[in-house]
Amino acid sequence: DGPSVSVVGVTGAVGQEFLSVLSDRSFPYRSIRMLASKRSAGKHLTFDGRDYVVEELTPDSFDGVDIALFSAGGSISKLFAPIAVEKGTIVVDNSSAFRMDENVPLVIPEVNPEAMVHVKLGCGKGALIANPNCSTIICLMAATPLHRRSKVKRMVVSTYQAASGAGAAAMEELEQQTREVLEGKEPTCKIFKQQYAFNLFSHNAPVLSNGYNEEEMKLVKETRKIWNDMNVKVTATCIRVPVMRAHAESVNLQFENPLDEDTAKDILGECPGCGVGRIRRDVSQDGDYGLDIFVCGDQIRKGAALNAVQIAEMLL
Ligand code: 11C
Repeated sequence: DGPSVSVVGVTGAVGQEFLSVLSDRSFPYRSIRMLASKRSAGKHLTFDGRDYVVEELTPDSFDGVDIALFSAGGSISKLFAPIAVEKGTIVVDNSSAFRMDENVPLVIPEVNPEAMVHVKLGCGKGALIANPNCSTIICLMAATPLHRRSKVKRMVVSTYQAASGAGAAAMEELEQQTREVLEGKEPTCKIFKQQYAFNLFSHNAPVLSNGYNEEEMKLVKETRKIWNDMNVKVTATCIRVPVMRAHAESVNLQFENPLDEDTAKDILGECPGCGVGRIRRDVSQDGDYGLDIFVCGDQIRKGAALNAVQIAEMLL
């Protein structure tokens, strides 16, 4: 028993992780449809011990579907999520397409579950819920409990982002390039415009008119929306590093009220989903008004699939 579920983009890195998280968490479902582009339609995959055939995503894919987990890129979400909502489906969308839409809740279950209280399963009314960007999720999982205690005035984030954030093909590219470089060959660049193996570069998202890349501005804007605080000052520098699937972030926090390292460690030690790593008092600030924390999280899991499945669980 349970809702009927669709996974959109099921053959991608996040799509595959949706299945593994649904299975690990014994998510209840009455039926599940595996949806992807025409190119992947017809492929077979096994889920929970059963064989499924991947179906092509079409406007009819959502008939009778209660919950759809989308991770097929922004343009697919823009096209198909409104169709699904129209048909009464609750869409949890992993893309950036609707995140900043003021009618769409942007949710990290441990941080702002209240943002989606009005979304109800089983009333025949569709809705959209957006999954934040992975860098935002990973940062706010650690920064929010400290923000609740002492109110963050300003946050400076520097990211070290894995290949997985750019999808399965980028992970393959990193592996292939690493092999090529070690063999003294020219690395093959398809997803990224420059050598990725043994290299670091500014995040590949487009650079905006203010000089920030889009990934950096997502951290700024999504934090404000999730914390419901338009005054919090956030700046970010996002860098791609040659690791497979966990993002790391250096986060400098400036607080309105004092917070010492030991109290911060105790607070984070008690937070579900957080393990405490490096925490230092920021010696550039007077008193206990600043902390440096180093955060690391599995980009595909908590940064994408797990967060979306937790949102779906809250609907049950
Ligand atoms: C990355 N976070 O690590 C990105 C990509 O808004 O969902 C995902 C972009 C997004 O490259």
